[in-house]
Amino acid sequence: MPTDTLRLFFALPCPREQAEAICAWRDGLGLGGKPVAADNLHLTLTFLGQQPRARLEELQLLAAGIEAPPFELRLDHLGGGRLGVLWLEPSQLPPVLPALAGELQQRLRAIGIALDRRPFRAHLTLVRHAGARPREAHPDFAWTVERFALYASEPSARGVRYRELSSWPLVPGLPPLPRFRAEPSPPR
Ligand code: 2AM
Repeated sequence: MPTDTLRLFFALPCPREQAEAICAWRDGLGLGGKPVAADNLHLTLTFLGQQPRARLEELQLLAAGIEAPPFELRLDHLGGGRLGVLWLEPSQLPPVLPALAGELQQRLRAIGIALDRRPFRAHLTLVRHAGARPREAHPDFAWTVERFALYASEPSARGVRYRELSSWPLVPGLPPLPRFRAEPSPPR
């Protein structure tokens, strides 16, 4: 039965080909823990938490107003945090990425959505509760980011599922959102 709220976040989808390659590489590391399913791999731009379903159209309109160009995303570093979370991240942050996250966050705050105050940190979560963090890992995955999407996080029989609700293209030739600049990421 549909609920009145949805657990929402904006993210960059991980294309199927790269998702499969990333999962194959990750699974070869023997990390244990709870691996994120290939279908669920994404890079979060901003997490909204529970929002009224009735606000969906407003959120979709907000996202549709964002104009940014496509960019190359290269995930070439394995990072880790608390609770055995391991993720892929870029060693060089493409400037459009924090700009896009910043633009979304600014627009969401302007319509009264309370967001986490922590600075944006670009990461694609691979596994939770991993047993160990490998010392020698040299990931190198890259793709051209051509769209961003709104997702609902939903329970399913096989654990959480991130369902893509809508997506918006990044348009070649547009300026890279010059009002926003990359902020350094804090250590986790
Ligand atoms: P994570 O991968 O580091 O857990 C859906 O949960 C997505 O939103 C995940 O990418 C998650 O990041 C991110 N996210 C950011 N803040 C969150 C929060 N407070 N609770 C749950 N997910 C959050």
